[in-house]
Order: sequence, then C-alpha cells, then structure tokens
Amino acid sequence: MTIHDRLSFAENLAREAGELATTMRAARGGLDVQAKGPQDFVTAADLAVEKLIRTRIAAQFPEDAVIGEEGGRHGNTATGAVWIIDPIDGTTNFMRGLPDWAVSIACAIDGEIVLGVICAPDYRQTLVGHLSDTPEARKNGKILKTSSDGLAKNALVAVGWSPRTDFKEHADLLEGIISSGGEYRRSGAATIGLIGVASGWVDAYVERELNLWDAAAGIAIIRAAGGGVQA
Ligand code: LIP
Repeated sequence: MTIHDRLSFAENLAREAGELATTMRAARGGLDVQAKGPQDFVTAADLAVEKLIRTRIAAQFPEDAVIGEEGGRHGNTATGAVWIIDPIDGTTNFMRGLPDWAVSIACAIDGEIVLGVICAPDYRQTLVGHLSDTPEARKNGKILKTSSDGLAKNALVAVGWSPRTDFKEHADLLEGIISSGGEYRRSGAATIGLIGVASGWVDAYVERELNLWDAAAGIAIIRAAGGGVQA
C-alpha cells in the first residue's frame, strides 16, 4: 500500500464521517451530550463517527493501529502504520450548531506523520496533504500554499485555548501577539485554525497544549503546503 492509497481511502472516509455527523446533528434531540470535564463534551455523534472510522480502517488495513480521541489506542501495528483520528474536533461548536468543527484523520508510518485529511462539512471544505517524495496539499482539489508573510509585523495568528490549561499564560500569549503588532482569531476548533494556516488565510496557529489527534492531520497538510511546524 502506498501513501497515496492510504490518502485516497482517508479522504473518502473523512467525507463519509462528516456526513454521518451532519446527519446525526440534524436529527435534533439525538446528540446525548455528556460532559467529560469543564467545557469538554462528548456527543453520540463523536462516538458513532469514531466507531465508523475505526470499523472502516479495521476492514481495509487490519494490521494498522489506531489512536482516537474517544477510544484511545487499539492494536499493535504490524505495518508500522498508526492512524490518528479526531471524529469531531470542535465538539462544542458542533453541538451548538456553529460551523467551526471538522473530522481529522492522519496516518503516521514508522513514527512520522505522512498524510492528513481534514473535512469541515459546514464549510464544504476537505483538505488533504501527503509527505511522499513530492509533498502536496490540496483543498477541494486545488493546490494549497501557506502564507509567505511569516510572523511579520502585520501577522494574523489563529489561537487556541483549552480550559485544561492556564488562562493567564494564554492571556500573556495574546498580549505578546498584540504588542508585536499582530492580531489574533480564535474559533474553538484547532483544525479550523490549521485550515486557515494551510490556506494562507492566517500566518500561524498557536496553542500551548494540543492533543495529537487535534493536530496530526493539520501538521501533514501544512508541511505539504510548504509551512513549518514547531512542537
Ligand atoms: C478541542 C480543540 C480546541 C482546543 C482544545 C480541544 P475537541 O478539541 O479543537 O480548539 O483548544 O485543546 O482539544 O475536544 O473539540 O475535539
């Protein structure tokens, strides 16, 4: 199996997963929202979408391992491939009917993230990226290129913050952006900020503590679009 085979599979799967989430949200009353922590929620759609993704991967790539936000790690990879999935990134936005949420699917081989797909159904956008010998990122079929402005004086930075982390540190980060002449935006879904970077709409995405499943697909897409990533 090549990276391209896996990417094509992941793109179709992310679209299917996005459709399932959208359908479940439209069937009002069926989301069964549970709190995992302060301002941290899981819905029936998160669980159903993760189950769908795991089922499809198990059928197509039974020897690959999977790490998912809701179910943790399953399987010991015999192929060196590990899928990293967030069924719904931006669950709070999703369950409230806001458009900033997405399905995120990435695959790492021998410890390196090599491909990613982010499907944002409410924006009708699907981004794919791969880091083969000739890296390439696309959004709805069109080649992507990150902004060349870097962190110049007029930088626009997408930011993320989670209630898991210290707010004072976040406030300091925002102050640093503003005092250096920049501006910021926060959508409440890391994947949406990463779409902004990959599309060249914003110059960077910054979040002090991000889970692997929130970032993995975006990392592959941004690198494939010519951007850099710092841990
Ligand atoms: C959330 C993110 C949010 C970020 C949080 C969290 P969830 O993911 O996308 O932007 O700040 O760290 O992980 O819980 O909605 O999938």
